[in-house]
Amino acid sequence: MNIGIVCYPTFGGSGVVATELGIALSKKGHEVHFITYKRPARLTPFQENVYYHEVNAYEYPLFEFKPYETALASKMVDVVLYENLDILHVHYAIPHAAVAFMAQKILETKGKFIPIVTTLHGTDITLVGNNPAFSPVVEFSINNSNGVTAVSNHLKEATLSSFKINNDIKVIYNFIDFERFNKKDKNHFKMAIAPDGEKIITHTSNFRKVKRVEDVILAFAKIFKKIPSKLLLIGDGPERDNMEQLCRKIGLCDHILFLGNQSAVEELLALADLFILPSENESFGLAALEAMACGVPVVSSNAGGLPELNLDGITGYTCDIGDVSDIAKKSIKILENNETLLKFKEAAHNRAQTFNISNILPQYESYYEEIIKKYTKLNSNKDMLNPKNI
Ligand code: GMT
Repeated sequence: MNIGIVCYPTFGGSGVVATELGIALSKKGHEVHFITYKRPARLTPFQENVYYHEVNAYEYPLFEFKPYETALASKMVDVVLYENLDILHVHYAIPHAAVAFMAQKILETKGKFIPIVTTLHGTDITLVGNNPAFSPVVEFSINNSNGVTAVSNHLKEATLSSFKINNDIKVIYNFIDFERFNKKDKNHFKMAIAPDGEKIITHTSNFRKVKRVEDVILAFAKIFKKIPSKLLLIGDGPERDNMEQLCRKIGLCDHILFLGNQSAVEELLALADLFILPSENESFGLAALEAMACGVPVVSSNAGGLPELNLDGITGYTCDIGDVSDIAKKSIKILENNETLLKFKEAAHNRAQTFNISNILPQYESYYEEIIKKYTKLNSNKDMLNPKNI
């Protein structure tokens, strides 16, 4: 298949999933065209079957805001036509699904029908999408996509309860590439960070309020009293300064390392004994899955789709949002005994296998084939192109 992928090219989960999906599809022989405003963070320059088309939003003195949507729609039209794409897969509803609808309509006037699959990632529904500033467009775009997927059951249900949806939503979970995320032997590195055999606790996020990084630090302060340990904070974002202040206030700067954005996050996860993700909202929790694939148990909140991934008492524990004492108590329970820790590590690694890319990729491939078949057949009869008429 010739597949177009549109996403946010940043370190955010949706961009990571879209990029990894495109790379995996290309390795199976599909031709993949990324259409983004910047090279996606995890897309290295040369890969067989992978093409990158940059969207340039034009600057003009009259424009207070760059017309990104218009530039993106035009680029979609161009790439679909000239690269002869079979399907366009857009990640994140705002604005990608709406822009794809516009591109689809323009392409129809040029005699080309392109089916559109939209993947909902979470924040496009739970945090931003149902804001009145966006909701009519989000609802319309979901209803008028030819295929819609969500990354967890929880996100599917949240979408159905937040909007009037008359389209099917298929759950296709996020995935992990075990070739990249596995337990590497990085003992020399571990010795440098934890020379006295301290336990290593990690957290990865974009440091937005919704991630509740302060809960990680406050829980660590309690864990540290019982278990010699170090905390590695990976990522960067709006709350980073406040978090650094908090570490200074509680006097734990020597034991908490802020590592910023890291491209080889798997090498750090390979050192870890525990991963903490106390988010207020999390449709899936890709960062937790990456940790689990490296054999790291997870103490997370029970928000959103996290319990679908992190099995309470088996791969780690789930706690109520904001319950710092419980996060600390359960972390200590995992860390205080090496035998228990090993059991949790194995269970986390085994659970991650459910989301092995080799299980999830065929689900996307067969979904694309189903949508292409369904809509290409209908393409000759324009009145039937609306999903509601099927
Ligand atoms: O979590 C973020 O801040 C980034 C966000 C995004 O939209 O890129 O991540 C969302 O999509 C990820 C990939 O599907 C999911 O693993 C995250 O759980 C989800 N984040 C939220 O729901 C808050």
